[in-house]
Amino acid sequence: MSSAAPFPRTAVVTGASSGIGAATARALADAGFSVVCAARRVERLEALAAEIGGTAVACDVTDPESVAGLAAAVASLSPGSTAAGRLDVLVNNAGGAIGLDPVESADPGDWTRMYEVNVLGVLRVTQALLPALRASGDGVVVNVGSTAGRVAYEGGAGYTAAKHGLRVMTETLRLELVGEPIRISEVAPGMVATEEFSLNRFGGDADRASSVYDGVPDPLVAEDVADAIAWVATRPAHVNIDELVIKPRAQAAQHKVHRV
Ligand code: 8X3
Repeated sequence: MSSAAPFPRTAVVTGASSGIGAATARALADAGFSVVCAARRVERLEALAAEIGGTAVACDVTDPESVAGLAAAVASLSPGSTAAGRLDVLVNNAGGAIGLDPVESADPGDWTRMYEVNVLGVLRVTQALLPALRASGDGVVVNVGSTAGRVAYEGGAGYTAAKHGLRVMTETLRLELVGEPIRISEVAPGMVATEEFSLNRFGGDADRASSVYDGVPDPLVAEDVADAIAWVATRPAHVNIDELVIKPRAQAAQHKVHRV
C-alpha cells in the first residue's frame, strides 16, 4: 500500500475489538504499522493483536484513567525524544449509536452516552496522544465520523448530533494545529454492515438490526472503510485528506437507498 518506512511506524486504533476498528488494525498492520489495538474487550483484542503482531491495550475511551493508561502504553512501546513517546497514526474509531427514538421521547441518558463515546472519547484520546503524534514529526489523526455527521434523519438526532459534533471538533483541531506536523482527517462512512453497529443501536434485537440492510444489494463491509482509512493515513506528509465520505453504490443519499 505504501512504501516501506525507514523505521517501524506505530498506530493506535480505538474500538479495535470488532468491525471497522478490527479491520483497520489489520489494514494498518498490512501497511507496515505496529498497531496498538485499544478497546474495552481485551480477550478479543488479544486474539487480534496476536494475529497482526500488534499490542492489545484495554481502554475505555469514556474513562480518563483508562485513556491515560493507553498514553502510557504508547510511551513505553514507542520511546521517543519526549516522555510521551512517538506515535505516527491515531484512528479514533470507538463510537456508536444507541436507540432510534424521536426527539420527543428520546432518553437523555442515551444521548449522554452517545456524546460521551463519540465526542468526548475522541477528545480524551486525542488530547492524551497529541504529544506523541507531535513527537513523530508527521502525525496523522483519522476520526471515524459518519454520513450521520452531515445530515439529519428521523429518530437519529442523538447520534447525528454527536457525529456532527465530532465533525466540527475535527475541523477545529485542523485549524488549531495548522503549521504543526500533524494532519487531521475524517473518514465518514454511510451504510456499513458490521456485526455490532445496528445490534447495539437496537439493544441487541438481531431482527431489527438486520432489517436495516434488508434488500440492499451490497452494503459496505468493515474492510471497505478500513481500506479508506489506511489510504488516508498513508498519503505523503504534505497531503491532508480533510474528509472522505464513503457509501455503498446502493446508497445515493442517507434516505435514498436502492433495495431489491
Ligand atoms: C452509521 C451510518 O446511517 O446509521 O454511522 O447513521 S447511519
